[in-house]
Amino acid sequence: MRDIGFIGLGIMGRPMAERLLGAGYAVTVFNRTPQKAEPLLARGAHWADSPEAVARRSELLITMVSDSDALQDVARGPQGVLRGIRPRAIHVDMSTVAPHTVEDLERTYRERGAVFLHAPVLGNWRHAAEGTLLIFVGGDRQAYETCEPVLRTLGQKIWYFERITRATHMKLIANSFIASMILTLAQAFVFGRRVGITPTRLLEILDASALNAPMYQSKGRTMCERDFRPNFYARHMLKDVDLLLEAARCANVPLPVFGVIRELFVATTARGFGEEDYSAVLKVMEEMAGLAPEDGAS
Ligand code: NA7
Repeated sequence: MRDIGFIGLGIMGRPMAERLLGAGYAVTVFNRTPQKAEPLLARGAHWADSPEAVARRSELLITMVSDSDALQDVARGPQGVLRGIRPRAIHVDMSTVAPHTVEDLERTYRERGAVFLHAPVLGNWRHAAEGTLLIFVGGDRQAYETCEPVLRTLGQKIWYFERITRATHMKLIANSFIASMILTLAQAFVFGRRVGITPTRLLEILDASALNAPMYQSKGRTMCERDFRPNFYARHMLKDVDLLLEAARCANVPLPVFGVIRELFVATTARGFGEEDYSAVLKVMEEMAGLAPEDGAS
């Protein structure tokens, strides 16, 4: 399987597609905004005019798009993948989307004699570029085994789940840590600064303790530098908290803390920080505490 279709060249998709090209695969790409494909075309990727056209050329195609609506558009739209999918072809979606969306697509593809797998990832664009993403794969085992070498180019660690939605749920649970950890850190920064403990000192002490996590150090550093350039958009964090709450509602599981977390990410996007990194939630916490960004920041 050397011919791969790749749809969705955003923050994550572009380095993933680049990695596949670097590993010697022939990659056909499509992106809604065609300009984003230019660096890949310069490196030898082929362009296709629609998801349908990508599907016509590929036995395996990968999507990395924003959300469930984007995936539905790409799969079921008037020039969507399902219009051009080959018999026995495999579509692996790696975006973070709703469990019911992947279940519906799995069924539809099966009816069409093709296969849909869900393989959401944990990690940022640097991990994507290095091929060190963590991947949760759910769906048909045989199809997974067929595309496993391709997935290993993107991530060394893969966890396979027979049932497609287990991978989807696993990703939502992983992101629940991201959302709650960033808020724990933001609250600690704000409270610490108000009482005269600098974020730098706080990170140093965390680092020496059993409370530390690599994420606290990496995000803590960029928050200290007031660098909110997006690794992961705040609007996507809100989307994922909404997906988590909806999935928990369907499973009849209370997630009371996430009611509050959701409101804080709603406030983050409402303040206009949706296109910034999700760590911009710090600015909302500072505002709530009446703290100017520069007060005792170092
Ligand atoms: P980005 O950088 O926002 O990229 C999203 C991609 O999805 C980008 O290529 C978009 O095309 C594409 N997109 C969005 N809506 C559509 C529709 N309706 N049709 C076709 N293509 C669409 O996100 P990330 O790369 O950070 O994240 C991707 C996923 O991983 C997401 O689920 C995260 O939660 C995790 P555009 O370039 O805007 O034309």
